[in-house]
Amino acid sequence: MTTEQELRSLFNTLDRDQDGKISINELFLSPGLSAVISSQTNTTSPQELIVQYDSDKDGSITFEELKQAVQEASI
Ligand SMILES: [Ca+2]
Ligand SMILES: [Ca+2]
Repeated sequence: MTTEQELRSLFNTLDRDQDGKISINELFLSPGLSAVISSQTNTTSPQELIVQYDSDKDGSITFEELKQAVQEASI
């Protein structure tokens, strides 16, 4: 389990255009970090992460959605 601070810095690194959301393209641009996210959320691919945890269906993952995903995966 990562701390919120670690998750935040991971999120900021993945969010290349700094719009506050991680798009599927941004996940593909950083395969190493994307793999960390996958292991933290028990998903196997960026697609699966988006399908399972994009709760407002805008096609990208906000920090809140990511945090939720990590919390659910750690239960
Ligand atoms: Ca972004
Ligand atoms: Ca979303």
